[in-house]
Order: sequence, then structure tokens, then C-alpha cells
Amino acid sequence: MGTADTWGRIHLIQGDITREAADAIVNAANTSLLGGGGVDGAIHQAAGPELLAECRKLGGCPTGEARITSAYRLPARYVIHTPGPVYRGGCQGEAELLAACYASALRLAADHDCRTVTFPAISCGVYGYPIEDAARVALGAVRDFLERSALPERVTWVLFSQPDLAAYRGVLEKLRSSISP
Ligand code: AR6
Repeated sequence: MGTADTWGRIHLIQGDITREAADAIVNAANTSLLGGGGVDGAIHQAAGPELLAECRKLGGCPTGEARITSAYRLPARYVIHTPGPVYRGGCQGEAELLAACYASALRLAADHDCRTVTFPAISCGVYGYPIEDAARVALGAVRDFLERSALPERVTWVLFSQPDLAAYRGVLEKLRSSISP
């Protein structure tokens, strides 16, 4: 389900999320919010040490929730940090937690008047979530949020690899073809 208008607000590109301008960049963090590897490391590296200093004051964040900070040297106003679930076979509430990450991040973005938001493929690296399953959950959660909210106007996934982009595209096409009239 989903209207054509909603799908028109969702975009997929390949690239490095730290180089794409947006009002808010979402970080696939861990619950400490103190940085790490993968996209988290790249975001902290590009933002500069002030980002870690601000994160230290937040006292962590539970899986599925989100926290917002300034973006410092990144081409964005905000970084929204959300710890995704570690994938443990799919029967440990992973899908609900992953959907909650996207909804929590978008709620913060909308509350801060963000018109554009970029996401990485949360949980699809170190945390081991299979990319197609994650894409189904992620795209569904974002579609559901956008159907109910005028902000953000545009959501873009910046997928790091060509196979990840292809997987997201495949899932998006399937979801779109069940579009409501
Ligand atoms: N731009 C866009 N996507 C990227 C970039 C980038 N610069 N770098 C990596 N990715 P991961 P997770 C992709 O492991 O699975 C960290 O240590 C990557 O190819 O960054 O949620 C945190 O501190 C993958 O598709 O995040 C946590 O401890 C996706 O980003 C833990 O990893 C997510 O991979 C979180 O694990």
C-alpha cells in the first residue's frame, strides 16, 4: 500500500552519506552513542570531535529510539542517532525495533522542521540484518510515517554499495506495485 505521492518522496542513491547534503543525516549508532566503526565512524570522522563531545552529554540511547545533535562539519543541520537491533535470526523483535528506529528518527526530524533526511541501511553492516528483509521493514516504516506527516518532504537512502542499492530498489518496486489507487 501507499499512495504515488508518498513513494515520490522516497529516493534511493548509492554513495557516502557524509557527502550528501540534507537537513538531517541519520546515524546507525550503538546504544552508547560514543561512536564506532562503519557509517558511525565515518559520520564522526567527517563531523569532527565536537560531535562526540555533544554525544557524551546524552547518556546513551536505547535500541529503536533516537537522539538529535548538531552536525558540525557535515553538510547538514542535524545528526539523528539511532541504534538499530543486532540481527539474531529474526525472531527476537528485530523487525519491530528496526521499524521503530526509522519512525523515531523521522519524528525527531519532523519536530525539528527538517525537509530532507538521509538514511544509511541501519543494522545492515556489523549488526548483520539481511539487506532485503531490512529494506522491506525500512521502506514500509518510512512509507507509513510519510503518509501521516507532511515533513520530511524527502527521504533519501544513501546506500554504500551497488548490491545494497539493487536490493533496496527491488523491494521498493515490489512495494510500489501494490500501490493503492
Ligand atoms: N555512507 C553510507 N553508508 C555506509 C557508510 C557511509 N559512509 N559506511 C558504511 N555504510 P554499519 P550497523 C553502510 O556497520 O549494522 C558501528 O560500529 C554499510 O555498508 O555502519 O547498524 C556502530 O557504532 C551498511 O550497509 O551499522 C554500531 O556499533 C550500513 O551502512 C554498529 O556499527 C550499516 O552498517 C552498528 O551496526
